[in-house]
Amino acid sequence: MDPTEFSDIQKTAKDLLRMTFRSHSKLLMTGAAGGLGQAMRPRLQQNCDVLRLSDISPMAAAQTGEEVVPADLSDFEAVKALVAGCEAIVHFGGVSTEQAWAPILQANIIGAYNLYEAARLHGVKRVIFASSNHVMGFYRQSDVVDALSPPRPDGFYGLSKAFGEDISRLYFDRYGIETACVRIGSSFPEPRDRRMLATWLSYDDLHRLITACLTTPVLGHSIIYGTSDNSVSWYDNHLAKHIGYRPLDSSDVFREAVYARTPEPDLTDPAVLYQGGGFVKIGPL
Ligand code: NAI
Ligand code: 15L
Repeated sequence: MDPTEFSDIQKTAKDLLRMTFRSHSKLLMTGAAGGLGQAMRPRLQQNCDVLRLSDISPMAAAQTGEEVVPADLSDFEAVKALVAGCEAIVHFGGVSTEQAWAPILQANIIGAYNLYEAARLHGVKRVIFASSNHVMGFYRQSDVVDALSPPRPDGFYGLSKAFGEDISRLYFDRYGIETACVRIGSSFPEPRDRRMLATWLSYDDLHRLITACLTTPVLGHSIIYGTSDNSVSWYDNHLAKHIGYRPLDSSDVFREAVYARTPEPDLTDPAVLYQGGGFVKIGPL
């Protein structure tokens, strides 16, 4: 047998060993109309009997094993009704880019409070929170950060994700609600530029990561960087070994093509120097 073929079989076998299973009866996923919500929708159906999907924007109609429940995260009564009956939450909903303070306050800060308060009232015990690399955006691309590195948000958006991480810690310490704060790098079909060679997270690895967070016996309050197995990386996940996430994809296969289509980096440009890339220059700050 050709050695490449053998290694492919080994990879598939390893993947099967970590196979997703229906660990939850009802899972809630917010942000279902967004990029990651749409990518995870078919995948997360493997993790539960019923997947409840929510967003403020229009969503595709419910299929078998799904419930579609529109809600504005900034509306407490709506969020309370949304969370009722769910065992765990995958929280993608909210503003996902640097913007003015007002929408970020409503969706990401008031929205995070509403979600955790609803989780407390309904006895939800586990949340996977889509945090962001922009919590750490003002570290340099020559720094390596881990779960204990102090946050250095690169804007209001990163700051709101730092708030989400903090409120999740409060609800863990007071009420025992476990959360994985997943500092997602760049989760798109392919890395779009040289920076994303370090931050890229494939959709399949994101699903593996969420599955690991949902199924690890004791999650606690954990911070984990969400990237694939990229050779160049600014993130050290040694404090998240208990989650058992093992990425199987890598941005390395895109490196040559990305270098060919992108210019030499200007090392005086803050977007090149800092981990947050272009986010460090956007907005009124
Ligand atoms: P997205 O912008 O495509 O999706 C976010 C969804 O949240 C949208 O469908 C939007 O309608 C919904 N939303 C916004 N405000 C809302 C509100 N007040 N109430 C209810 N729903 C509301 O973003 P994407 O890329 O799918 O990201 C999902 C999550 O992951 C976001 O929280 C984002 O911050 C986080 N993330 C994503 C990364 C990525 O590379 N895609 C990287 C780092 C973090
Ligand atoms: C994020 O937090 C954003 O949600 C996403 O759209 C990307 O911009 C990503 O970070 C990134 O840093 O590439």
